[in-house]
Amino acid sequence: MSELTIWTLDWVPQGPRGFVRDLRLRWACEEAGLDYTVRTIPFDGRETNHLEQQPFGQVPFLKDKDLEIFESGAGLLHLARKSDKLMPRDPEGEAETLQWTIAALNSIEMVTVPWWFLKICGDENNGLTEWMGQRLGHMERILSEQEWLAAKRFTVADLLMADVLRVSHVRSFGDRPATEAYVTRATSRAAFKKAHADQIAHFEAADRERAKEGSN
Ligand SMILES: N[C@@H](CCC(=O)N[C@@H](CS)C(=O)NCC(=O)O)C(=O)O
Repeated sequence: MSELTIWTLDWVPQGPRGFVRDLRLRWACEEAGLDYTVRTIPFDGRETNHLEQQPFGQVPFLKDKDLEIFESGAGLLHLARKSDKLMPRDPEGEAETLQWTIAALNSIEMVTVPWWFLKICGDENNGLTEWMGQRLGHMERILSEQEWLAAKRFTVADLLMADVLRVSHVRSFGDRPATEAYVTRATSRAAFKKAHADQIAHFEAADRERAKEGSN
């Protein structure tokens, strides 16, 4: 029995499939060759049915023996401590990985998520558009100069940044060829493909269960 358990929802509608953030943890485990199991909390009642594990009623959260960790970024850094495939062990490489991991969350996702959320709520040209354009412009410049963000090789920082940048609304914002190539490079990795396929299969199996329940 594996010591790592990734917790996610038992089912979600089509829209978020392939993007639910348990994928970040699955992807990291696949990259690092860490065994893990996936367990679920019910989609119905998710706002309050697991507040002891995730205080905002969200997924994912990670269990490692008796340790429980919420926030996908924290989960990724926890996994990165287990494998130098995710984060180099030399001080410089580690510092670079940490800074870009935080940048993905706090300089890019902090803008992109509210931007696309307003967009899908009908506010197409919302007040965050210029700000996001600036941030994505900086990423485009950086990614046109280097293949990966830290330590001259793929790290958990790339996993997170690519996951933030691969959201379809963000991907289709403007013409950013270096960013597009980066997202393609990251998501072409065998570990991403496996994690993605497994998440899709997980929700498809849930569809079948639901259909069976509906027909009984
Ligand atoms: N900052 C959190 C965000 C988690 C998050 O947005 N989770 C989504 C799924 S990807 C969720 O649980 N949505 C359901 C909800 O908010 O009710 C993290 O990175 O773990």
